[in-house]
Amino acid sequence: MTNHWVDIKNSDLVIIMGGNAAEAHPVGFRWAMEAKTRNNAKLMVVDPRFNRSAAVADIYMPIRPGSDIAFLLGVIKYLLDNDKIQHEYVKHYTNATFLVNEDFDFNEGLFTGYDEATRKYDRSTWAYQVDEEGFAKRDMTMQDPRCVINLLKAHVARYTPEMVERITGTPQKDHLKFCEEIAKTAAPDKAATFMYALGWTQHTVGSQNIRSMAMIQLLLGNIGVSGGGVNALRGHSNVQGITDLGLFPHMLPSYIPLPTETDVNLDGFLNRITPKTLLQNQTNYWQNTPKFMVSMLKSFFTDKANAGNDFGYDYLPKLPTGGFDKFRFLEAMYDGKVNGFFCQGMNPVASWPNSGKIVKALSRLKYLVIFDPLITDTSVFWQNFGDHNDVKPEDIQTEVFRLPTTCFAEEEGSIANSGRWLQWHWKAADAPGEAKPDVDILSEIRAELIHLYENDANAKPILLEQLKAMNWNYVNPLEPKAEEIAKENNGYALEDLVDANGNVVLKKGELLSGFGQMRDDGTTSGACWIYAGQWTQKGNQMVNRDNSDPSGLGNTLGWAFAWPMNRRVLYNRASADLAGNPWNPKRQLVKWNGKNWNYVDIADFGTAPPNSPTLPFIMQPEGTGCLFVRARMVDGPFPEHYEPMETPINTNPLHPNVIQNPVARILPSDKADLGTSEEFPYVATTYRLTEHFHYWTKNSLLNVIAQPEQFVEVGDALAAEKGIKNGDYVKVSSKRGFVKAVAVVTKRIRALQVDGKTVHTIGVPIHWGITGVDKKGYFANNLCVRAGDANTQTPESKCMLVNIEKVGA
Ligand SMILES: Nc1nc2c(c(=O)[nH]1)N[C@H]1C(S)=C(S)[C@@H](COP(=O)(O)OP(=O)(O)OC[C@H]3O[C@@H](n4cnc5c(=O)[nH]c(N)nc54)[C@H](O)[C@@H]3O)O[C@H]1N2
Ligand SMILES: Nc1nc2c(c(=O)[nH]1)N[C@H]1C(S)=C(S)[C@@H](COP(=O)(O)OP(=O)(O)OC[C@H]3O[C@@H](n4cnc5c(=O)[nH]c(N)nc54)[C@H](O)[C@@H]3O)O[C@H]1N2
Ligand SMILES: [Mo]
Repeated sequence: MTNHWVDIKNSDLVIIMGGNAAEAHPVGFRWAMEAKTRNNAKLMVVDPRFNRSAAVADIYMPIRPGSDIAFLLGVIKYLLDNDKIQHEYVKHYTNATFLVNEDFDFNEGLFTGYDEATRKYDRSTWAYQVDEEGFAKRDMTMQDPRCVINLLKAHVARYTPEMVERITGTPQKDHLKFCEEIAKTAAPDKAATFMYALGWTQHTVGSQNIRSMAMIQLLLGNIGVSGGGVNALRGHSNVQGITDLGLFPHMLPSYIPLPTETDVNLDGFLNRITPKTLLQNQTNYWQNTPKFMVSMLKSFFTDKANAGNDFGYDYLPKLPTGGFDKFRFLEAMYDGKVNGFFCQGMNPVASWPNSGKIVKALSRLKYLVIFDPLITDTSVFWQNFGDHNDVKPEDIQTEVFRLPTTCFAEEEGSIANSGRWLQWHWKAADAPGEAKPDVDILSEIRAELIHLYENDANAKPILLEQLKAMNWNYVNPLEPKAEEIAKENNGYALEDLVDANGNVVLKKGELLSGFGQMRDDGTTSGACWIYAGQWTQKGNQMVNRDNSDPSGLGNTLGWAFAWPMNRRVLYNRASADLAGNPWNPKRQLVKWNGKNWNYVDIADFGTAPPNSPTLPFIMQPEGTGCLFVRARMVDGPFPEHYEPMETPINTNPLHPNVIQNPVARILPSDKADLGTSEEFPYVATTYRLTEHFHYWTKNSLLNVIAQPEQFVEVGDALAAEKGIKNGDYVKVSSKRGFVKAVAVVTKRIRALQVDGKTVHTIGVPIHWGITGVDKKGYFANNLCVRAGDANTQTPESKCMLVNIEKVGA
């Protein structure tokens, strides 16, 4: 989130779209209700289903799964046509005035540079016009036709109210209502917030769904202000921590990419990833990347990292050319090219798309190691559960090891929430039986690998060298403590740190007080620069529990530690005009008092006096928010509506020759598993229920009592057509597999008119499988498409084509 949970109460308009906060985030959802009761905010919900959030909303409207970009670009067209934008903000704080490269174009569904053979764009024209010094050209009058704002106007002109309805199925009068409500927040002292999660991310256009919303927020001046922002509601309680710490195949901690095979040395790598400043006098904070990277390497490899060996850069794994992701890893497994799989804290048979294919892939492994406190569906994938999984155990040779782990309440540590708050928690109970913390198990595996390599004359020496180079300087190397790791992430001074006047600011061995102290000469360490400040010489900042709130805005600076540097609202300099006067004095985050800045939040780095040329978006090399993102997204500098991989209408009303996202992640073998609308005429979408947490709570009797049996939701029109009554047993099938469940016939899912066709949507909750104390169920992912977002590879779990029939119980 750019903002944080409590700040939602400051909103004038709360929009839940691409998520269902009342159901999936019931505790945080209270802040939406606070906005309603304290602030008189309206709550609007846009969802294919009238869900539990809709039940308490002021305004609800339906939408066809996978069509949100058309909806949102229609909103942008309305805002531009009706002059409902925050002019000052758009002119100075966004890149509306920047001039785009003359060669950039968009035609018939494709941006400039598409190569059909590789299914990739050459993005070199997705750039600004630059002057002799390499800085972007601007036209502050916005008359030049190559201004971002003018290209945007032309781009969204096609999203007329008629076209939006034709694609989304949302009635025009509803869409207009949405536009009118959100347009009110163009007033400088009004803010809207969007609460979103998987309803937006789990699409082949997922990242561009979120871009579209961020662009609306920029046009309305709603970013950097209290009650506004771009607010992802994160999932698993520490998934924010997972992304912060880079637990992706292509990332290092703190959003630094993993080098690829072609990045042959540290200098070349840093040169490639460190952004050049695009407008004079901008902070461009990522220009400090070398300091963060070298401190990270020092943290990883300590004494083995020095200027002479690129700080141990060669020890880092390198991403193969073309990248690596979950799809390709699974494909390699499916092709029999993988021996073993360590599966830690996940249940892929249940949670990855096309469960049938996952089971086949796991069957081709030599061994599978599961780290989990529970017996998971994945750990019993080889057992036969009748038509629930349809496997022959005698054909499967995979050896399965189960290593029982503790869970959060059995250990201490920090959890990062959606609002970037790192909150320390304490151990509540000892783990049962032989369960151990994950880090202890990993430490034992490391020690054993060193032992094996030392005794294996045939092992490549680099493997042993790499393992030994890793910093494992813990009091007990087999049981690293959360405190030790948190301090490592924060970083240390490795020498006395001296400021420009020769004064020692930090002594050798002391903890850094922030990432501003990081150096690129090997004199500092710190594995995750954004976490610097979490554990300083003053102690553990994550244990802070002072909830005083002098401003009343909920920015309790004494409660926990929010990265970066305890800042609660990112880009907060944008909450005031160029002269430093807050757009909304009642919700003031920063203000120039004539001599210096007053803050009720931690300052962004824009501490320059008012009217200086340094703009508020300090992480962007242009200093502004971006309506046009240059080459930073792989599928376009502007969003565009593309159909889901499986489309119920077989065309794209905007450009029939380019139907789906032309660079969506899909492997050739998975194309054969796509169904057609003739065979599978209905849309299905998958989602959560409050009463269950994924696939764990089917082990807990109370949850199972609350939601005792797998069901699917069927709109009453479709049910009538198919002769399905409430409580009947039905089979929902896709090209990939099926689910059998009780039908809940409901008015809450409406049939929609899309491109002249009636489109029915079937709702499939995700929580059932083959283990647990409940009545056995079927994996929702039997149905799902193995295709993913072009930028993030997140699977398109939110729309697929299915059929439905009544069956005996
Ligand atoms: N009780 C409980 N809470 C949970 C979880 C749980 O399992 N149980 N899981 C946690 C996790 S890991 C996550 S990631 C979050 C997920 O949080 P959410 O994303 O809020 O949850 P979902 O139920 O997956 O989907 C949300 C909504 O998206 C809608 N939707 C589907 N397709 C579209 C579309 O194309 N457009 C729009 N606008 N909406 C669409 C669905 O109808 C559904 O109402 O929840 C977290 N919270
Ligand atoms: N069709 C469809 N598929 C989906 C989704 C959807 O909406 N629709 N949502 C997707 C999303 S957002 C998510 S997050 C995934 C969730 O997918 P998974 O993460 O695969 O599912 P979980 O059941 O949450 O599995 C987490 C496991 O971690 C274990 N665990 C808990 N604590 C610890 C610990 O401290 N250490 C270890 N080692 N294990 C622990 C739990 O017992 C559990 O078995 O599903 C994804 N799949
Ligand atoms: Mo999630």
